[in-house]
Amino acid sequence: MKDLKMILAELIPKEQSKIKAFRELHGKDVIGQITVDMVYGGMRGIKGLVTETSVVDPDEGIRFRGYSIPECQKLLPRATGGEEPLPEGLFWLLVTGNIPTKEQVNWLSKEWARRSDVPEYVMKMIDNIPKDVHPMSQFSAAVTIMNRESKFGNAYSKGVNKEKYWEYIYEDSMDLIAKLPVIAAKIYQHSYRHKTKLCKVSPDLDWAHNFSELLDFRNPEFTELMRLYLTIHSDHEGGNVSAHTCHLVGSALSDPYLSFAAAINGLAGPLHGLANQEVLIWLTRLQNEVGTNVPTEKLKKFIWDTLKAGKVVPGYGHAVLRKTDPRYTCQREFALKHLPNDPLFQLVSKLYEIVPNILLEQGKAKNPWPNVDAHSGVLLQYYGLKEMNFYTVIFGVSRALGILASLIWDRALGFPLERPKSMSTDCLMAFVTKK
Ligand code: CMX
Repeated sequence: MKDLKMILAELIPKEQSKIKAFRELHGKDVIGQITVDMVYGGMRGIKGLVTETSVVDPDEGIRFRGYSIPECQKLLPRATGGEEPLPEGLFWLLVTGNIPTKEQVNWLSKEWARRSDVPEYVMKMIDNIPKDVHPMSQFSAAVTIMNRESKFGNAYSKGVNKEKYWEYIYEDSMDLIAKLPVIAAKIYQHSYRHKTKLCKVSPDLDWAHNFSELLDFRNPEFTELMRLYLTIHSDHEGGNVSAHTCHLVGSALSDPYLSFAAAINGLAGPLHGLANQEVLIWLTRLQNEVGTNVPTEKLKKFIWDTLKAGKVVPGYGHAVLRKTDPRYTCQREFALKHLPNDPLFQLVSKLYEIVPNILLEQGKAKNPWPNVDAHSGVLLQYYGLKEMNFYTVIFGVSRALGILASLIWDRALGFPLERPKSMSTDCLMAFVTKK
């Protein structure tokens, strides 16, 4: 069997020629207009990035290399006896554009298990962090100092030819993905469980199964949830804060450890990945203030109070999507199958009926529908992973799959240092007036 690196080595020259020919033919074609509002408005809608791994359609949601979430659930290999896709399969798809075989996915599980040892100094550093430091800060710090291991950094300092950059980025990305569950589980233990030793990563288990065991969650249903969770949170095209950050920092030839740590810091923002923590905090406050099983009117008042206090309803809205996020829908389907009577799930379902209408009535949010973060915490709570400050770390472990797959391609395609033009308001005014 050809391994992933061999397959990449065959794919890269083809992709390079395809893009070269495309740019020769269409390099000067205009693909959009930029308005003053777009420049002030978080660059929404500006087409300014190439990301090969996935594309988000406003109405339909994410497609990973052309495959929707239901298609991935159907086509990607599963664990023996499992019903959810294996994240290894999704990574293979993101990197190569092809659905892998079971044999290829098994190879990847073993390869990640083989690379999973985390250096002692990283584990010791986590031990020395105050336990109440936010898990995302611990995660970012651990990944940052681990760049001592970077094969890319080492090769670069020895003057490696730029044609070979991608090979070292690939090695670092594979190492990093392999080690992230161990680091995440170490942080979980350090902050919440206070046990001294993590269990060993097994080459006979898949990546998500090993992660569940490391976290000390042994329920097979939880492992299935992890397989689904780590698959669907992996990638969301290139413009979201975490993906864009990794791409930007990587463009300076910072190694994958530094680029991914930067992405983690972006994911830790409440408007991005930390929203999954914020949703649970908000739901807990709701339950404490108005109780469970409350009449719709009381729920409506709680939502309006949130908005009137100048806050967002976490888990709702999106910068690109204009319909319910399919990542929300598939988590809802998982809940309907495994925990239909859970009171928190029922509350979340009730909010799904109420919040969009209120956001529409308020008339500000362009998308009143729930996103991925509105649902994930409820599932984790059900299986006993109650520490909500840890939720974004799990998101981060998954997000590594997408953004590191993209980083490999960034270097393979020789993308340059990213450096868009910025303007001051005075320059912008002068420019518009002159026009
Ligand atoms: N609750 C209340 N107001 C909201 C809202 C929500 N859920 N979503 C958007 N709005 C408001 C915005 O704050 C903005 O208000 P101002 O005009 O006062 O600044 C207005 O509606 C227009 O915003 P928008 O164009 O619809 O949304 P953006 O593209 O600017 O922002 C997002 C997108 C996700 C940051 C926003 O919808 C939001 O804050 N949602 C809640 C946080 C959240 O769930 N984030 C997770 C997103 C998924 C992820 O990355 O993990």
